[in-house]
Amino acid sequence: MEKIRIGMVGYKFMGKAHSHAYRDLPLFFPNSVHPEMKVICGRDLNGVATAAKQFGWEEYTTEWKSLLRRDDIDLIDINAPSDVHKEITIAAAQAGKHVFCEKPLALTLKDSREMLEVVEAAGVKHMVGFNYRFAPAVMLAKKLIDEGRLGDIYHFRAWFLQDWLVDPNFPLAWRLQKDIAGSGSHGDLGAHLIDLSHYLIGDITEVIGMSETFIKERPIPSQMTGLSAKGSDSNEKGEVTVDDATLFMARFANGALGSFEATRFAAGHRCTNSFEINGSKGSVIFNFERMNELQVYFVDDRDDVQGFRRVLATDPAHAFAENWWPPGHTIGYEHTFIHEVVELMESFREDRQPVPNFRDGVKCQEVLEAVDLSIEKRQWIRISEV
Ligand code: SOE
Repeated sequence: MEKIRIGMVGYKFMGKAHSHAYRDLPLFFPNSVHPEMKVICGRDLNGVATAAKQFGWEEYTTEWKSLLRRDDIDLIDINAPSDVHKEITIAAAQAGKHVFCEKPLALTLKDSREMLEVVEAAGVKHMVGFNYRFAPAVMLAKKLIDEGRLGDIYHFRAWFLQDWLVDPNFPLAWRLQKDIAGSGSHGDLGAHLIDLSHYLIGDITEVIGMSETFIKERPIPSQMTGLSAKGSDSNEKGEVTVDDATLFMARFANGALGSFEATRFAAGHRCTNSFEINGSKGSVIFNFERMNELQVYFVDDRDDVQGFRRVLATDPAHAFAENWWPPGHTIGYEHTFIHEVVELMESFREDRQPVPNFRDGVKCQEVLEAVDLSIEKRQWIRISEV
């Protein structure tokens, strides 16, 4: 069977999620094309050596460019911080490597468009890491919409709530620095919501937004700090250059109205990634913290049993579910990445682009940037303007 040999750049949170997906895929999807975990790359020698051993990679390196010179690597997986996505993508595609890149694709729309141009010109496969599309309950929502079971769609309302920044002493991590992260909650959390809306509802035509940075300065950490950082004792402070929360309203091409809220200041909400869709024939509600479930309401249910029903998306009738456990045996966050990688691997067998790919990444970035522009100008912005 064909195998796709992977070189991966980044070994922290997403590096672990992707490694786990590559490792587990052959066990649960034996008939899929399999990934081969060749080389993992990171800046810190000890860190990447430890990760290689723990995650199961054959080799490790601190030189990402060395991956591009090897003819035993087919695909470069980029899950390092956003500021390096563009350089690595372009070099990888020009070296003839396929590219799988974490979201958001780039720091700016201009960069993401350039990345798309290069991967298309190089004729390589390209995928962007919008993993929440791959929760079976989200895929069920998509199926119901595509089958017309919800009728004409009137509302898409989505909210991605986290609370890891409520502590004012949480350090100035890389995710709070515009030059590394591009934006804050908007590009980190809002990007997922925008992608889900594109997947479920369709194109957005115009937006108007608002955002806030509630805590403007934070302690400077002594080393690169991620999500799991604790309060810092450092007296030296630096400026937070990204949004803590961004909200916006949108119109969709099909006439639906959208509202989006992304924040890292919703005390008590660790990872509430949620949406509700209302149509002429019914509604669905999804909450990632109960990711196996979809709440479903149909207008034409008998009067005496009207109400939301809870569908557990773990039956063979549900996407990917047959490869896991017997019905009712639930799956988790890490499985969304396994499904994502199955899609990536199958795109090789079927000789097509995986979905979501860089086109979806650029579409998401267009909305992100249109919202930023609307905030700057305090007015509605059409997506066609950016
Ligand atoms: C942190 O806010 C984060 O890990 C995001 O970076 C992910 O994309 C999201 O899935 C969960 O939250």
